[in-house]
Amino acid sequence: MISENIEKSLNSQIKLEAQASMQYLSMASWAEINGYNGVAGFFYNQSEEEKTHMLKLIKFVNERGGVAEIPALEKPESEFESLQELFTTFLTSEEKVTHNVNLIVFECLEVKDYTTHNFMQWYVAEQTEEEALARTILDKLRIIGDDKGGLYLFDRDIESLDVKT
Ligand code: OFO
Repeated sequence: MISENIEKSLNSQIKLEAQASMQYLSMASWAEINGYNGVAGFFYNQSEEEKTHMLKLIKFVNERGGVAEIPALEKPESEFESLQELFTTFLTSEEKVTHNVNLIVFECLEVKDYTTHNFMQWYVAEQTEEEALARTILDKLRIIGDDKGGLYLFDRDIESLDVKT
């Protein structure tokens, strides 16, 4: 059984994952409209991943005797000046998620909820990967700058880049 406070915190995490999923969907759509089909595919995938992160939390909360809340969401950002701005938004969004994950982990230790603490370790690991991915991509984009040929190749190769490892 989870405490009311932990339930509340996990529900805030459900909202963040849902918000991230919609944000990435919006970014995928922007990329598609602007001719970056590789980047669009990347963000459609990211959006799906975030949805699974949300579902995992919903099931956990309900299984632990809490009530998962399906949240109302804010409208995601939908206008970007460049791929650089797009991926900066990706990093910022992931950092926000990481911050909340860390707060929950801290709270679990404080109230000695080791079950939720253990469950949240998956998110800790996932966030480390996601942030590293966003930073690696931003480094590549910094090198490319405004070079159109470079951006073309970046878009072509992004899905095959094994930047997660
Ligand atoms: Fe990358 O946000 Fe989920 O965990």
